[in-house]
Amino acid sequence: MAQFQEVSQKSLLHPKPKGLMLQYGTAGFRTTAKDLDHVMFRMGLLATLRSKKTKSTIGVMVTASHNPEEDNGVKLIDPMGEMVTPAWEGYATQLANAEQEALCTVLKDIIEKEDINMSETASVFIGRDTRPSSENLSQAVLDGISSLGGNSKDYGLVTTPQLHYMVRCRNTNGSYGTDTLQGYYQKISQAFIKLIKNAKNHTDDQKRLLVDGANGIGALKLRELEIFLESALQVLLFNDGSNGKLNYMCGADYVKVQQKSPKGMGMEAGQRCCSFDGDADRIVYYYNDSVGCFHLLDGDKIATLISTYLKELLTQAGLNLQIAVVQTAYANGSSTLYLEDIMKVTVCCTKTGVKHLHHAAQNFDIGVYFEANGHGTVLFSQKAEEQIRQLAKDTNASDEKKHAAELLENTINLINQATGDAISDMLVIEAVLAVKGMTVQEWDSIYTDLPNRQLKVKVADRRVIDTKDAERRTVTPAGLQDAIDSLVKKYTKARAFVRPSGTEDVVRVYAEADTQESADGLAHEVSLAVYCLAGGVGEKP
Ligand code: G16
Repeated sequence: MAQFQEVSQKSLLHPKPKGLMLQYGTAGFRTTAKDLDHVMFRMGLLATLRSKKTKSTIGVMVTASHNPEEDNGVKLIDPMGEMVTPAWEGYATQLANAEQEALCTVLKDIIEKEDINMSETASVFIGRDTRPSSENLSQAVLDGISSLGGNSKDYGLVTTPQLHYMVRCRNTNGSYGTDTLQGYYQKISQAFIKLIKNAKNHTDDQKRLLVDGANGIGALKLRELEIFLESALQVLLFNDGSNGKLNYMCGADYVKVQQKSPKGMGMEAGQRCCSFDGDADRIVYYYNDSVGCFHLLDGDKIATLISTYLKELLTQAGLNLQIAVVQTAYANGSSTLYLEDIMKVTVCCTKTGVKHLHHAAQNFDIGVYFEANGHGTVLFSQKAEEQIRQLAKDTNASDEKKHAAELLENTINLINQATGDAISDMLVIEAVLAVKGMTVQEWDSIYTDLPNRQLKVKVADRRVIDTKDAERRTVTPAGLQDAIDSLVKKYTKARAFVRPSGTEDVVRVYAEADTQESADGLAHEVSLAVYCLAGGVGEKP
């Protein structure tokens, strides 16, 4: 077939380093940028096939999100703006690892298995982050698309959630929004401005928010959004990429893992601050108190704030809709207790990776999902959206009910339901705090986090660690879970787990306990156990 000849020829321009094996991980492929050119070309091919198969537009985002600047990666986006379906992750891995001679055979196998009609047209949206390597790599994706005759639209520099949003808009024929950056900014800023009008005593002081842009794409896009916000929010932007390095000592991942403020942030006591990650799909909040003590408000606190607000509005609106919160093993024990025992909402736990949380959240009328690292959003079922929008325009409803429904409706419009979105989440949080007349300190005091610690351990092959029970327990290597169990028993209110990262070549260790000293001690001891039982390399923890 002529089509495959072109693929074969073009593929020679994007050669695969012999023997290099990669896996589609937690959020796509991630590794050092110099090893990714062939992967990008092939993901262009795969996205074209996926588009033909689904008869929809598919997205390809070139980014390595929280990873260091030298890395890069690629995420595939399915028609509703969600992460690509797991079956196709397998195809992605097969394609990425095929040697040049086998590439067309792997392609043909996928076409046959999925019964793809190659005469269908294909449409792929692509976007990239600000990494120096991203431009060339996105060119390789475009080459892949064109060599299979697909059509592409290159959005250039966008945040990951912006590209997810565009894909969803395109495949819902505009009913979700317009697939342009202007459309995105207009939709969320209008919803935000409407919500903020309900704020109690909203002074300039309360409108002020310090934002750490992680020296990445989020900073650029926040600048663009500001024009649409009509001073409803006063953003002081730090780490905007003008001189610092992407994610280096800044950004949501740094702040969450190190539990300290980012470099270059001019914080005064009590000031409300937040950090985006490198592709602006995660956000965490924080402040320093009057004695200089750092307070983190992570994804768990965000989920609690948003679900409390939604629950209150549902009650005021008299709507009987089930709300649930989806978390992962990293969720702080205090947050789960608070949500289940005090708030009485359903809580479920899934494996790490927004694709798992997103899927679980779809089972409820309203599914609030957040990873502790700040990656999350809210999903409203069709039934929930219909009931809310219906009530908001019901002239017979009481003022109180109608008002609550209007607030809910604008909140729906503000949320990016395609995926976790730092910019949209930031506006939701700012709106909720303003509408409830709540300070960041009051939000923080809803519950007290158990002290916790996250560490990384280098091992020869992280695949030796297999887990079960939503990654809360290990199955292999033999003896590791027993070792963790006996270490946990030594501490009070303690919990610990380990899992192989899907974005970095490390094993992650999480521990929590009644004091910081205990959490640190437990995390260290568990790291040692991983090092000894799972083939640790390099310096002992
Ligand atoms: C990605 C995923 C997240 C996940 C994170 C860390 O985030 O989208 O769901 O929590 O990686 O994953 P792991 O612990 O497996 O390395 P991002 O923001 O880097 O795309």
